[in-house]
Amino acid sequence: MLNTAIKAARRAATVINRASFDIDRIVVSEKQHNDFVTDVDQAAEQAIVETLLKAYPDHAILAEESGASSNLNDESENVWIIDPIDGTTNFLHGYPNYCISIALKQRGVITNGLVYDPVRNDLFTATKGAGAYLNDKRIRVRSTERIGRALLSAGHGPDPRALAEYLRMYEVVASRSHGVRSGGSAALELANVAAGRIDGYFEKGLKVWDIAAGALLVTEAGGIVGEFDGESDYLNKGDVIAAGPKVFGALVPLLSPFA
Ligand code: LIP
Repeated sequence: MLNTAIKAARRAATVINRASFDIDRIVVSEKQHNDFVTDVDQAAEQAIVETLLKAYPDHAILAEESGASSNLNDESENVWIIDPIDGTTNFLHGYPNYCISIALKQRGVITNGLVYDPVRNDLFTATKGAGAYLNDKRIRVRSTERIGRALLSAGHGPDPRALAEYLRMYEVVASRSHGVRSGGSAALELANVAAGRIDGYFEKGLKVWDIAAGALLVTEAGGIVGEFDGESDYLNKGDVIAAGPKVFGALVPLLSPFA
């Protein structure tokens, strides 16, 4: 099933890469303030869904742009959770930091996930219980002991009211670490945590398609994913801290006041 998802992601990447050479032709609409969808998101999603349903016609789909034949609490045998472009705002500005995210939920458990960065040709994959990989090489989270030595990343959604809170969280964490970056693609930042490129990541108000594959990458790479109060219902809640064990332990008390 992961191989079919990889095939689907590569098809979507062809659509995205072709469009990225001529960003002025991208057709953009605004779902809400600063929350965009493009014709490329839609075409990439169509390529993914077609590939998956051709192989598995009875599987359910939960996808960002086309709605769904499923929902998060669907306990069906197989539900694919898809974000065709995570980081759409980056994409439509030509800022090369976005990815495709595909996860498979089986009877309520995320069992497979991939995050594919079509710009760098980085394919991150994970299967529950079998580890996380970047281009077929095993990856692990960083074993940083102290937050004072950690480089972190964070994000904020399109809601302007969330920005003030983000800035307060930013100050609390940035003043105690090597710094906080903001890449604009939650799935890619989770993959970066899994690959040890950053020590941790936090963001509130995400959707399940932003998180599902990346969270499996982090846990399979030896990290922890939880809500801001440390609880683990992050797929429903949408608030996520992801990091290696020690940094996760340091972030929870700093961020729990914002839970
Ligand atoms: C985006 C995320 C981004 C987050 C936005 C949004 P999209 O996903 O990945 O990091 O801050 O709220 O959800 O809309 O580009 O797929």
